[in-house]
Amino acid sequence: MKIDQVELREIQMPLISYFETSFGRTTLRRIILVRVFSEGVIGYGEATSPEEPYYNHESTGTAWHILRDFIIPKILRSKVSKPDDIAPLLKPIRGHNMAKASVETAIWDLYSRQLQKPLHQLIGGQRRFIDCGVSLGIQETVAELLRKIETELKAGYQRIKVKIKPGWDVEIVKQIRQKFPAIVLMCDANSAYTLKDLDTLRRLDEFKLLMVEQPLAWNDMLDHIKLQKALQTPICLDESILDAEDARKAIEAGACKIINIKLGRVGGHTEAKKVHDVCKAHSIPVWCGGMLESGIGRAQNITLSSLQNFVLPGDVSASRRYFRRDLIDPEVEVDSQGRIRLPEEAGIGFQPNIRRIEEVTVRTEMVRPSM
Ligand code: OSB
Ligand code: MG
Repeated sequence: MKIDQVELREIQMPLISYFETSFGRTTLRRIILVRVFSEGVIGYGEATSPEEPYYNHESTGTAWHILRDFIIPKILRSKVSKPDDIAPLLKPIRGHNMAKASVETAIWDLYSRQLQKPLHQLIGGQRRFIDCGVSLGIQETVAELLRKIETELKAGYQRIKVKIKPGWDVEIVKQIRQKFPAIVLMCDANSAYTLKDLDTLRRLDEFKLLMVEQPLAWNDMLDHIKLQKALQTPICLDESILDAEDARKAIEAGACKIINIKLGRVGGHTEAKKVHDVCKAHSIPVWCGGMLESGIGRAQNITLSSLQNFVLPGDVSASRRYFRRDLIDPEVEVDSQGRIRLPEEAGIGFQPNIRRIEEVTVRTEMVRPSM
């Protein structure tokens, strides 16, 4: 593959409604889109880093810096013969997985467009449909949350995830269960607790949750092991799992029973597939997490979710839940059974709408090979 140049673009899009987690509220997405140019073909990727460094250490600004000054120059200086070369090439750059994944996933899109094949086929995806759930943020009132759950269930979504934090947890889950005794329900704490909260976390066992996601700190494997021993509810790790080795260790140590895979968090498709395979070998189910992506990242997530061991509904939902107008044609839609059909077109299978992308762009920079 001869990579000619790589374009960075920051786009800004307001969310239809704010999204609040234990670490804060998002109202406006500031997203970096990456376009990789090679002999007349363009591949698309998205940096899933949030605006501020509260989910992990990355932000829109750090991703731009690391991409422009380190990741892209390194790729332009190297001989890349296939997309699987990118992850090892970028390994010496420590961390910054979301920045890395943006260009790695774009190169996968590019490669599959050049071969005129759907990307899900190249990564070994076998599913024709993926199962979808929704993630609902912390609301002003429980009544508002119950209304939103009702709307999403009516739309067909297969499982409901609610964000929790100290003070918005057991009581909220209890009220959800009272109103919806049989739904597939889970919660996500985004690291808001410590083992001091064991009594609170234990009380969640009563509500037959599918799982509790990332209750403790991202780097706290030991206490997740202790917590999983004390809970019936399966723990799912999100923030803690940055690569396949993290997954293996967490599984072997008993720190979790389920893993959420995010392309950005693990650095792209090559590593995501490895995490998937390690989980599969240990009979640990996985599902695809989301980071409030635009259509480009959403299409990449759909592609990843086609792998066999994505047996639980993911946080991959319709474009219209997030943005008034998305950046791709067609927009992502979910059927009445809460499923998305895998596209059969080449690459990520959705066409980026460049006119629409231009409308929301606030800065652009082309990175070219240095002479
Ligand atoms: O922890 O899964 C998370 C959004 C931003 C940051 C972290 C998370 C989330 C979500 C939303 O839960 C998933 C989505 O619908 O994109
Ligand atoms: Mg999470």
